[in-house]
Amino acid sequence: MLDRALVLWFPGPRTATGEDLAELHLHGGRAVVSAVEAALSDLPGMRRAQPGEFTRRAFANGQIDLSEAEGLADLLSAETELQRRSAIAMAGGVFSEQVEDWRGRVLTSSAAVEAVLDFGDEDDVSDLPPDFAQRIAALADELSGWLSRPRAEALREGYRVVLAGPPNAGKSTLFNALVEDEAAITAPLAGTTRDVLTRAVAIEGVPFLFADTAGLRDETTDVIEAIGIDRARAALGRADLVLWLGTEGDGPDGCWEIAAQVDRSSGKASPRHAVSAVTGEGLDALRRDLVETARHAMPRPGDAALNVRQHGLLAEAEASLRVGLAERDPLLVAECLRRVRVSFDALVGRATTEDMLDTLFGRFCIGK
Ligand SMILES: Nc1nc2c(ncn2[C@@H]2O[C@H](COP(=O)(O)OP(=O)(O)OP(=O)(O)O)[C@@H](O)[C@H]2O)c(=O)[nH]1
Ligand SMILES: [Mg+2]
Repeated sequence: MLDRALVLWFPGPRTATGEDLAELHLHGGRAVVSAVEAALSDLPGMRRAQPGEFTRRAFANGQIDLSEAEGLADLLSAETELQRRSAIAMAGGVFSEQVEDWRGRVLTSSAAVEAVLDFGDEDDVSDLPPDFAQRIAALADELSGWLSRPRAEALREGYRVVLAGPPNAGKSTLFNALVEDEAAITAPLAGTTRDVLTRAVAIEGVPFLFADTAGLRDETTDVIEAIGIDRARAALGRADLVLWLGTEGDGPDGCWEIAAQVDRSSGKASPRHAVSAVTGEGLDALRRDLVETARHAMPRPGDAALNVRQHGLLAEAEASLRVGLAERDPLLVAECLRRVRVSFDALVGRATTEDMLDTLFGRFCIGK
């Protein structure tokens, strides 16, 4: 006797992976689990699943496509509400359905071009349909729309907010207030912060990555501080938004002027926010503004967002469509459309021309 357990048997193919599945629901003590694992490992052919193996099998068995599998992976790692909702949309097949729709439309267009190629010498099919170019253009514009949407990486990595300014401006103190943790050392000494310190936090469900940096100054004899300043500048280059605590107008383009330590200094003439990390003044307004701004840079709640791979493939598809639009030769147009389909197939992880042929012959009246 190892344990009294519940055993569930799921016969395929209507299971998550499409295969037969058994689940053992054990009392979760470590000794119980290892005793059962030891007993199982004696069975011939039994081994532990590799990371992601069930999802992979589900894909291999056609239960889900590649985009859905990617969505599932995002769902598993989702930490904020926004991430969860976007991942659910992806895993639920919103994007896959969209690709399926595009693909169907390209197939129809391909079929029209193939007909011109095959029967171009016959009078009634010598030309492409009159709205052919218009349809391709509409599709290309739709893809452009998707390509200009905020990307999934913004959701996964968080909106990068870098705090920067001269030494002693109060960056680390404000950073600690924003991440609600005494993460950074603060001190009245100039040059306290050396390294770039990052913290991921969610504010109202929106993921942020805050970075505290070394105070920027030109003259320092401290080698380590100089390295820190280099790192601070590099961090500025990667920022989605810079909170500038230095002299008004000295910050990088697009930064927000922040008047820090308003409880004790007169501050800037027209800052976007005047805050005191010590008294808490202005912090709520700053947070609200950050959330509002970050939301616009992120996929909208429930929208499927493209990752790098999907974005790259969709960009290829769009480029091929635009090349096809500029082409006159039906042979080259057909080739462009074929390349669009290759990109779509790669998007959902399918690569076959079999169904292209099905559509081609299914939709056309060949027997004339
Ligand atoms: N009264 C008051 N003091 C503050 C405030 N913010 C920071 N300080 C103090 O100012 C000093 C410098 O603050 P830090 O946050 O370490 O400044 P920093 O910009 O990180 O400085 P470096 O790391 O050296 O570049 C510390 O003694 C803080 O306690 C504030 O809002 N009000
Ligand atoms: Mg500091």
